[in-house]
Amino acid sequence: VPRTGEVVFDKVTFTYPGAEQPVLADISFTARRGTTTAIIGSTGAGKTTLISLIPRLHDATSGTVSVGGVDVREAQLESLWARIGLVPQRPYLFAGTVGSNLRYGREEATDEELWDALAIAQGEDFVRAMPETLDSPIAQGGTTVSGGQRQRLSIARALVRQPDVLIFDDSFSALDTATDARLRAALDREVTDATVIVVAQRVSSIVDADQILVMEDGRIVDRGTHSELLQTSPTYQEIVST
Ligand code: DGT
Ligand code: MG
Repeated sequence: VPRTGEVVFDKVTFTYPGAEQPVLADISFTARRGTTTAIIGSTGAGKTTLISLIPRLHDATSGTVSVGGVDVREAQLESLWARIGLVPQRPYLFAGTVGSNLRYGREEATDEELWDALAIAQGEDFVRAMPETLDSPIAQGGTTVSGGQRQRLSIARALVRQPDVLIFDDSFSALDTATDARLRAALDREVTDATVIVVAQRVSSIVDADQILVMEDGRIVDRGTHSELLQTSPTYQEIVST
């Protein structure tokens, strides 16, 4: 059975060093290749902490996290990171050019590959409109581009790396709903092999997900598809109605 990119959490608990209370408790789920798993829940529920265990930004306090059938604690970090594209909640850009920012993580990418990634990330038009396109300068901290543009460059950067596991941490929040919808449609069409994990605030960003995990206080309280959760989950209904 090919398990490329499959992400499995098995009874994972996590407590930040020095903290008293666990931030994650008894987290178990499987995210399969070619599917989208969405994680939704109120602020502080533990969504960012959960995804940070996949590239080992933190290690689980108990339980196991595995990628492609291998416990992340036994994987070689460099090869683990090469397979994961994480778009962080606060995207960062370096002083340099649009192109050098997109190539971060895969220096050998061709211009054509950068444009393909930008097309999916809905960043093609604004980069083409820049005076020097891919060679346009980016100031330190990315202050020369808007928040939504920064988010799209950060998404394109993850796509350029062609990872097995693609993780978006609230990456669509600075986009208007039409751009958000176009981006998700492009991802669905073009990124068919990856395991996609989407942390979202807006329910509209995740209605099509194969499975939705509803988090509350560090636990997965409900799971299912959008239509299932509308029937079964009071927490989800509450999120939908706000
Ligand atoms: P968001 O992004 O506002 O929707 O919230 P989440 O769901 O991403 O929450 P998360 O994982 O950032 O935080 C969960 C809890 O963990 C929250 O009580 C804050 C706490 N926490 C987050 N980062 C750290 C950290 O670096 N150290 C400690 N001690 N606690 C942290
Ligand atoms: Mg977060």
